[in-house]
Amino acid sequence: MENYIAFDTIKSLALKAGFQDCGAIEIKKFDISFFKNWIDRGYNADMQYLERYIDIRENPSLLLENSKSLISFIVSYNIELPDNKDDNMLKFASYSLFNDYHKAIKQALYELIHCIQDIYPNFKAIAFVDSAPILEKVIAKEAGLGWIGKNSLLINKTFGSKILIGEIITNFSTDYNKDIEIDLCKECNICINSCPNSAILNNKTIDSRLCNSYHTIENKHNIPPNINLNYYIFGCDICLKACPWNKKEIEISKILTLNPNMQIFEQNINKKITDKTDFNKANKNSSLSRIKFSKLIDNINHNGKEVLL
Ligand code: B12
Ligand code: SF4
Ligand code: SF4
Repeated sequence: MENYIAFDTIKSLALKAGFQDCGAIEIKKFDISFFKNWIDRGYNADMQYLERYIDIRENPSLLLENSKSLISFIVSYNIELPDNKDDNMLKFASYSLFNDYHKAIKQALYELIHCIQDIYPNFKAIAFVDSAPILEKVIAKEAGLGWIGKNSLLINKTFGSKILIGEIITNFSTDYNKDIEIDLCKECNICINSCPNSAILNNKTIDSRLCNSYHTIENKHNIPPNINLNYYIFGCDICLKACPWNKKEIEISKILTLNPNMQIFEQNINKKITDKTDFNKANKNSSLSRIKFSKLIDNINHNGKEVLL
């Protein structure tokens, strides 16, 4: 068949490359009424970039000519470092302790695309990780990779919700997923009750204006005094840590590697001996490069902690 690749071929190459799982759906238009409603209610806070490219979010086929399939991939990062356990310590979301996932996963996806092209020279594809205006969690859900939990994150039965999502759009057709995972949150409300700012709403979404992850990374203005960062100074893991689906020890994808500079930086901040050189070293290869040093200081101050910088 012309421009067809068996899904088993993609999956075996993906697992070899370090992805935990993948699934495919046929390219299509998405119902984005929920998304528009979310924006209309102001839940995107000051993230105006989310208001743009609505046409692509609805119709991802605009991203690649003759596109046929969307293939979603997950990468697991469920770690609990000992230093992250003390409740009064300044904390970073655990994904930031690795090399920058945006770069690492995108690179792994392009290596995978090249492997496929060695077999199928006509295979064309582009890769995204948190970088395109598409509904990554909804795509992953439809590709059979999990369900959307009450805290709005994709939960995989085996790997939990400490997973990151990447995808490729390709001009090849493949075998599409037919089994959508059932919602296994059921009566549980642990994440809703764990959030220090009641940011988790009761329709599987969140109000970013109340979310620590937004305030410590994306918010370019002062953090409102009522926001309880709970010692987080970059991102927030509270509702992920609380989730029963993240309690078991699981393998971390080989696509991610712990960034030693980031770990030293976290320890030094808590020993009150850090400086800007530490920050520059740490943020070179981690997601921390998304914020300025001055923003980090504001986040520390908001926690009422004194750190000598
Ligand atoms: C904007 C954004 C944020 C914002 C807003 C969060 C949010 N929940 O939307 C902020 C800065 C707060 C944030 C925080 C975090 N983020 Co973020 N973020 C995104 C981003 C760029 C867009 C998400 C989005 O579209 N939101 C808009 C609202 C409308 O959608 P939603 O609530 O996410 O999704 C619902 C609707 O879309 C609805 N829906 C959509 N279409 C339809 C159609 C129908 C018919 C229906 C009924 C519903 C429906 O279903 C969804 C579930 O309810 C995605 C990447 C991407 N392009 O998708 C990453 C992403 C969601 N983030 C991610 C991560 C890791 C995080 C953090 C864990 C980081 C951290 N430790 O600090 C936190 C978690 C906070 C939380 N509880 O959500 C991962 C999540 C992986 C996973 N397991 O799901 C993503 C997918 C990035 C990635 N490539 O891996 N994030
Ligand atoms: S990431 Fe933190 S602040 Fe945001 S919804 Fe989860 S617990 Fe609440
Ligand atoms: S804590 Fe409970 S309700 Fe929240 S996402 Fe996890 S299983 Fe679902």
